[in-house]
Amino acid sequence: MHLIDPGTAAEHVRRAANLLQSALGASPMAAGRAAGRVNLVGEHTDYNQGLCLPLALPHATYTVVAPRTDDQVRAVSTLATGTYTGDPATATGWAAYSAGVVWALREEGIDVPGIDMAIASSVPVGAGLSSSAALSCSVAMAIGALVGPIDPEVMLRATIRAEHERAGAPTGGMDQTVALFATPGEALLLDFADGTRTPVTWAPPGLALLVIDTCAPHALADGQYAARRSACDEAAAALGVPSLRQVEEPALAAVPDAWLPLARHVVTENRRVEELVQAVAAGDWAEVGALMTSSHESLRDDFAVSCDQLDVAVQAALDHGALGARMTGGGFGGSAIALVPEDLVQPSMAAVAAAYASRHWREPRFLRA
Ligand code: GAF
Repeated sequence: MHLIDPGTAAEHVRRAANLLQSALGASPMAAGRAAGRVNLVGEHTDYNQGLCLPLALPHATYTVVAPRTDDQVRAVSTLATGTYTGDPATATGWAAYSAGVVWALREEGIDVPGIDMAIASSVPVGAGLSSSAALSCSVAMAIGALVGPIDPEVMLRATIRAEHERAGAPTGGMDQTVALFATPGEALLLDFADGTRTPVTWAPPGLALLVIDTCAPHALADGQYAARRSACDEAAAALGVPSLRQVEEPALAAVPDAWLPLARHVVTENRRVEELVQAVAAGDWAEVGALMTSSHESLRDDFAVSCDQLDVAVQAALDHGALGARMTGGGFGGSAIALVPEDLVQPSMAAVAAAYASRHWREPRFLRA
């Protein structure tokens, strides 16, 4: 049972540079890097003006770029077959997150020439670990390195626009924010009501944060995510508040039944973020684990974004010594995280793999945050 290796920056940049040369005949002039992420707690809260606490993975996406003499984009990736060639304003699919960023930066007023780009990555794709934001943010970083400094806030707006307007996924901004602003060894406490970003030291002693990629199919643009988002907006409107962030826990009693589970998740999840940050500061890792697990239960029972593969991974980890475990990211498949004593990492991985094998599910994959 092995852990997916993040590799080194030099190795990934070299792979991307070789691909740029061999597939497009171009020489790299600049490079950008952006990390994938796990979210420790605070799920489906970003688009409700709420709180979340993501952490950058050591696994990252690397993009190398060369300018063109026209305004077109060509993009190749070690993870995709074929070459995207064309007008960045019409890019869809994975090209929305690569070529689409050129379009979005131009929309934000940045003078970006035509670009040839090549991408290499160690972020597992489709695993709910923000491979899309790692891609779009690495493209923005590479273009920033090519054309001169671009304000990171502009990069943030542009990468979110590429996802909303080119890929059609109405996500909340957590993933791009952590990809652009996180630093190693620190989680970022994000408050989407006032826009603050507060580093939180994350160094649990003797504990590993094990990431379990369920390998269950997962997609953000398939309608389920958008449905949750608009239901939250409807719930807020019914309560006469701008967003569910403004709802205090006692006021949940007044929420109509149709929206109560969704609203209860968001309101209690914001509280769990605050409590988890306090538990980290106090070094109370048992409490950190308990809050992670109750976040999972809320996402499973109230917000209804978990799935059997996530629930089984969480339970198997808890049964084999994890202090806490939860799904991470948007859900409907993707990955779970478990806070595990170092000496129980391998037994936990074996337990999850055995639970999957006994159900004839695809073999899960593992990495460390
Ligand atoms: C996905 C989205 F991209 C984020 O914005 C966030 O809403 C997350 O799901 C759920 O917390 O990763």
